[in-house]
Amino acid sequence: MGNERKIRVGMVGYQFMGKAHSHAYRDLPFFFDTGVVPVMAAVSGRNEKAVQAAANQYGFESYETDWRRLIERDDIDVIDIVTPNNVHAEIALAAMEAGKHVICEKPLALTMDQAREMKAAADKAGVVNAVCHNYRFAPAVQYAKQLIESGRLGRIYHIRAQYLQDWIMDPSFPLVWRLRKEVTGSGALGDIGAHIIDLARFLVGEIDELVSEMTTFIKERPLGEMSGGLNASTEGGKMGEVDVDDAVSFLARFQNGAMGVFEASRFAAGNRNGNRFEINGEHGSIRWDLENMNNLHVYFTDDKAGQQGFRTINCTEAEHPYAAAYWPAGHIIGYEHTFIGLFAETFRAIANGTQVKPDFEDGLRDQAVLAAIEASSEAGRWVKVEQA
Ligand code: 4PW
Repeated sequence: MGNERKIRVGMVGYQFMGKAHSHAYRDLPFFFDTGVVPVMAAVSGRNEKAVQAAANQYGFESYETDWRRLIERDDIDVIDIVTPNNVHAEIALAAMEAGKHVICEKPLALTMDQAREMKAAADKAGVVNAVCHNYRFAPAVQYAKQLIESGRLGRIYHIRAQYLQDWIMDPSFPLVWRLRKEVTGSGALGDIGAHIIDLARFLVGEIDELVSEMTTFIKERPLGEMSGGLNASTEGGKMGEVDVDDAVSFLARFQNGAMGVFEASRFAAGNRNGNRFEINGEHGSIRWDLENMNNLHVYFTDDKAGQQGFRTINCTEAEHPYAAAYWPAGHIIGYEHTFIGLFAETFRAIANGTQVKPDFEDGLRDQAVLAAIEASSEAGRWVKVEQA
């Protein structure tokens, strides 16, 4: 570090994801030499007291009360969008129009139309455009990708993936923005299902068609808002209708012939953040679970007879992607490091004039799967996924 070019970040929003992203900006230069150094230039939010407090706590140089100011400022190179989903498109489009690089939380947009427009604008602007499917950057997930790409599992037959949470099970948990269609687009589907769709695309390939079922268990909740992390506060007991899914499941056929079974729910009692998959191939299987994210469980059919069975690889060795950048073998990393890995690739792309993955194309393809799931659930039949 020393003379690297400084890349100045303006972040829109500052709650749960704002904290995760800010932490990653601070830690990134400790672990990765990307050729540039992120500077936390400004954060924006409508509530001046709250955004000022966030700027102080996270370490931003300044704050704004209107995101448009971040885009006007010529001392800002990257716009990072950690807002509710309904404003992703407007902010990203304005930022790219102004020639800024963009980092956007998932799901990319509310609708396919918005996602298409964002992808087209990204192509036109030629800026780095990242979508925050951070779980790809767990070293164990990256190692799973290497095993699959190297042919160690052979042909892939199955993926079964689940993203299970339980934070809205209490019927008195309020109708926060993550439960209001006009703000969030969909419920468990877009919030957590989007992540396992991305992992499946990353590891197995594109989904050709699917059939789904979506359910809302609790139809009415008291009004309220998020108050940090996944906590919330109510606003005086008035009730409102829940118009998004609480849970979704779907079966998928991949273009390469693999079969998928997926489930995303916020009503899976005891599962705080259970993001997991199992993949079965011709020569073996792998299993991963975020709540034990450094471990990859592997089974190989060519292990000696009598010694076969799943074994655990602790993906903290130099051979495991990203792991060596952090700590010596066996010194595990956590949830927050998945954002550091994503940002390492994003800033490397900015330094080298290349593109990061996952980008807005991945965001659009993910959105196409979300749209097909909604269409299938409504029609009660198999639906083709639009290929971007
Ligand atoms: O990654 C997950 C998100 O997509 C997080 O664990 C929480 O659930 C916050 O939003 C969703």
